Amino acid sequence: MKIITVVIPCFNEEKGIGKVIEAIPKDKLKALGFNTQVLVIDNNCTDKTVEIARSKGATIITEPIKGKGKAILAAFNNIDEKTDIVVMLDGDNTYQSSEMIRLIEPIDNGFCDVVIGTRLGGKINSGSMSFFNRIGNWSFTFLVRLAYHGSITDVCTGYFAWKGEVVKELSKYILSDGFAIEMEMITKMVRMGYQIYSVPITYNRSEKSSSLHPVSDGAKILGTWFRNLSWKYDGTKK
Ligand SMILES: Nc1nc2c(ncn2[C@@H]2O[C@H](COP(=O)(O)OP(=O)(O)OP(=O)(O)O)[C@@H](O)[C@H]2O)c(=O)[nH]1
Ligand SMILES: [Mg+2]
Repeated sequence: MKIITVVIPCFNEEKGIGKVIEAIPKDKLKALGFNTQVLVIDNNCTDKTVEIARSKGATIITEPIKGKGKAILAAFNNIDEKTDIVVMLDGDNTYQSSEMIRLIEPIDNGFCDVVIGTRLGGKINSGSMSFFNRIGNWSFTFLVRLAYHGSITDVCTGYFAWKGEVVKELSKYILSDGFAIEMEMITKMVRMGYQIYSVPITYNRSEKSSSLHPVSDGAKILGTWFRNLSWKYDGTKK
């Protein structure tokens, strides 16, 4: 059997985490030849996230330093060496776990190395993305396509699938601790020469209020886009 590891970064996601784990299509994945492992990253949760995740069979990784980037790097450093495919999605039940079947298909069939779930090219349900965030996401995506020439259609998405070996290599170069992590991963993966394509996904309204600060986080995301323009992959860092 092949192995798929599902990574879910969490900061106080007691409302969503149970639903996200339960909806992982384990039976369908088994029929495709995959055993599923679930890693939940406890990024300083003070609610019942950890208890709920554990009761649903997830392995808990603890990352005490706050920030989505830190949580993702902790996950990458704890992935089973033998993992064939890594999938990541948020713990707030805004992405649909059932849709991971479509994200992994192009990787499993050798079409590409990385797939991003695109909200901008998919279904954005009512109330899930503010007008301001939509403009920001379109603008960042345009800038990445313009300067990096990647076939990317939603740079700030939280739904990814990678070949296991891509994550091993990419994790050596991750520096972002917060919400610029997606921009960092995408721009660096383009520079590393990986084949990245998108599949449409559904984006649902979050049950909790947004903790992303459009202006300050937007500035950090733009700064990461700019900084990585001169980033070169040397393939030697251990
Ligand atoms: N806010 C926040 N989220 C974190 C942190 N560490 C991990 N996460 C997780 O990262 C994922 C995305 O966080 P969200 O706050 O939903 O941010 P977002 O989806 O980019 O933006 P909005 O939902 O529009 O606010 C969630 O699963 C969080 O639980 C952290 O330190 N802060
Ligand atoms: Mg969210």
